[in-house]
Amino acid sequence: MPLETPVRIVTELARRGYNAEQEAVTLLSGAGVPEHAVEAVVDHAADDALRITAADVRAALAESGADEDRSANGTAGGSAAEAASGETAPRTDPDEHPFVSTGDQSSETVGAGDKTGLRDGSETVAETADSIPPGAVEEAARGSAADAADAVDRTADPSLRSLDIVGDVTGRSTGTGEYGDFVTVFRDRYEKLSKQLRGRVNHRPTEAIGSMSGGSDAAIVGLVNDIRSTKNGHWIVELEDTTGTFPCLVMKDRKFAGLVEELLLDECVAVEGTLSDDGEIVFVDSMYFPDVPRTHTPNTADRHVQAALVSDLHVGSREFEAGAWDRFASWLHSEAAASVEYLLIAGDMVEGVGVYPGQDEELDIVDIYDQYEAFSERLKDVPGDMEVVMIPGNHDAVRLAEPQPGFDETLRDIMSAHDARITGNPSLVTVEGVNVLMYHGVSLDEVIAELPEEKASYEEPHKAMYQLLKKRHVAPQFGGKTRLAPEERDYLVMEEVPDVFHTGHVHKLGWGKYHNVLAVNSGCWQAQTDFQKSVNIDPDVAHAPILDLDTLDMTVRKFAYSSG
Ligand code: D5M
Ligand code: FE
Ligand code: ZN
Repeated sequence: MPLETPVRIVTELARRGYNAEQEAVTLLSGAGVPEHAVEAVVDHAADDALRITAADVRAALAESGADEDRSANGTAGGSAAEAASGETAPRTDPDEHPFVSTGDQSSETVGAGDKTGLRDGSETVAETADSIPPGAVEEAARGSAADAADAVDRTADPSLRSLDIVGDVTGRSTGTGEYGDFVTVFRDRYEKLSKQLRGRVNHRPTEAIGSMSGGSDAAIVGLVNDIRSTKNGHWIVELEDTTGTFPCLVMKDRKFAGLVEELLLDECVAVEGTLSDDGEIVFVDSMYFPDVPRTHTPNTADRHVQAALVSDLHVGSREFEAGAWDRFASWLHSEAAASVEYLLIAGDMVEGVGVYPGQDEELDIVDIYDQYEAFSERLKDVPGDMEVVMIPGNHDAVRLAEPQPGFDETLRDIMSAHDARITGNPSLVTVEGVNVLMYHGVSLDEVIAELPEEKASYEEPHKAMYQLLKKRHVAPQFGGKTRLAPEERDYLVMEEVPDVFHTGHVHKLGWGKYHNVLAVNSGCWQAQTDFQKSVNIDPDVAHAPILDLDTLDMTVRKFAYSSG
């Protein structure tokens, strides 16, 4: 089945390092042969452009006449756009998948799982992360009126709590935007990730390998600088370390050749193999990722206490599901939620202003500060004794480049009512001993666009998260969707293995375990927007994953009224 044109266009532009305005995508889709229009607009774009605007498209189309050949063969077999969309683009048929993703059925089991939150003993059925079949998410919606009516006095004892944050860039940003700062950030990335790989291979600097005699054993630890295929279908992966670059050949018939499909530019890997006779290239025999050790034993809380993991409220959007949020907030006041003492919000609190062209039409609140005021009111509905932690997302009013610092003083003042812990994106938050890596998730779009569907898709966002865990970096490849801020250190490296990895952004619910790390993408509180409709994004709205911090079992509560 051919992919929808807008998806192909967005994928193709992302592959070439461009973000695109929604209107630009619409204009390109309407062009006679969208593939030609994409070529024209890319040729026309300024060298340093990051974002293709509608104005760029109009100018490029006017110049090239690409809009005129409407009768040309629209399927453009073998074109760059087709090649890019083929295997790696997101699946777009909404009928192919359940409304709720099922978590990773193949993941390891999630512990004995008895403390699953059945304290109200009523209509709810708790499930653990590896066993939730489609549609078995708890329906808390209809019960919520009753829940609200018998709202209880929460008897939580705040003195039992502990919350620490590490790896927060807020207030520490040093980036000046100079080229040299990018060199520094990549040097730091190499330093940190190569350390994780060093014990596994006996590597040499690329400079030294260049002077070794042909036929020697050779191992390299490097950042992926380039990936290209040879005319025979083999792969050349060029690795870069602090001394230079070196080409490494992965033969297509090797068992691990499939790993090349998982590679992203600028991630750190190690290879082992043999130097060619002329000493010019390494024939790769094995490849290693920094990865999470299979032996990772997650930390757990010393008492029964839970955290609700949410993201992407988009307050201020006409599509913000206020009713569902009310039901969630009411439920938090109920007996059933007595142990839910933490609320973690992984970005996109508000819809923002000027995030994409034509956004005004979708706004319910047009002033950004008014949006944060409204968000703050929603936060006040949450029990006052809960600990709230929040990081920004790409719709929030902080810089877009990652790491994103936490909200500034003005916004903190607006959101002060709940005394939330405000921290940067990403941040490692230790909640009663459990290390929760919170990251908004913009790089997930990149991972999903680049990798084959079985390894990363919008339907199973947790699998894209597994890839980030394997690479030990939240956003290895930048330039497309992901902006990297030049900093003295790379805050995006996962130096420590998290126990829980919490993201949002793609508006899909999905969870599962990777080497004992629980990966959770928390869905959203915004109904489908017109733009999402045009690119077939079918969001999972108003689900609240509830995490037992003592067992790392998870229960998903659903607060949207189902249509049936
Ligand atoms: O992003 C919600 C989802 O929608 C996320 O997967 C990205 C996708 N999205 C949103 N806007 C665009 C544009 N302009 N191009 C391509 N994909 C897009 P959120 O950050 O909540 O808007
Ligand atoms: Fe969002
Ligand atoms: Zn987002």
